[in-house]
Amino acid sequence: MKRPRAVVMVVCAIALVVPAAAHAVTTQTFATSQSAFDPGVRNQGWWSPTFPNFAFNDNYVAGQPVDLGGSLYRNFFSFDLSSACPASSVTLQLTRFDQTGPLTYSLFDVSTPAATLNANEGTSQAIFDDLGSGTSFGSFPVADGGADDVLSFPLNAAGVAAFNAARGGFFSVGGKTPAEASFGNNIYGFSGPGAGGTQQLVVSCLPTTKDECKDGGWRNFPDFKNQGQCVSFVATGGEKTP
Ligand SMILES: [Ca+2]
Ligand SMILES: [Ca+2]
Repeated sequence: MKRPRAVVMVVCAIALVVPAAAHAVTTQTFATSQSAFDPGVRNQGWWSPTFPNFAFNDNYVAGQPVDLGGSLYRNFFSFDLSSACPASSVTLQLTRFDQTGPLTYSLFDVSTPAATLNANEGTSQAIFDDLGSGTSFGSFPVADGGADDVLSFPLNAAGVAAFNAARGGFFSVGGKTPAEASFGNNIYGFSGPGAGGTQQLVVSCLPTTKDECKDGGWRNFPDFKNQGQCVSFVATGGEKTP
């Protein structure tokens, strides 16, 4: 059936009047530069059980680099989730910087409070252990590539659950290379204060209100095929997984 031209024009006018903000934001990005514990220093770095660090260093080496004395290093990244949406997916993105060869990079939960973690002065066997043990957030093969590459590590279901549990506070991720005992396996960041690189979480949001599902809003959430799925997800408090 052909719609009268007037109706089409009214529909178009409404589409123009309704602001984009009427539909929920469906992705969020959190950077280590936000809510810095040390002013001007990103909430990222490394801990070693034997090689002392200093709190204003935001280099995030992981592994056992030859040029840092052969000590073991595990890295961390902390994010302020005070305004975080409930997430359906969470991806950690990191600039590669220097890398010695193909390796596997593994992410873990972090029990150490974010403030303690980011006061990365000296050495700590306990924090080093924490960064590479506990609940796995995924293991990723990392091929060789350019120093400016931004690598993406999508967290597994346990990682997404940990993100959601941490909403309202800080969320930290620990990283290690399982082959760290073999000399020269590392992911290496050189970023001094403000020196650049990407260290962020990219999050796909889930709706928290039925209104976010209505008027086509469900289309903003890739997890849903229709408005009904979206509404029932909200109605069950997120228990009905899309
Ligand atoms: Ca620090
Ligand atoms: Ca841990």
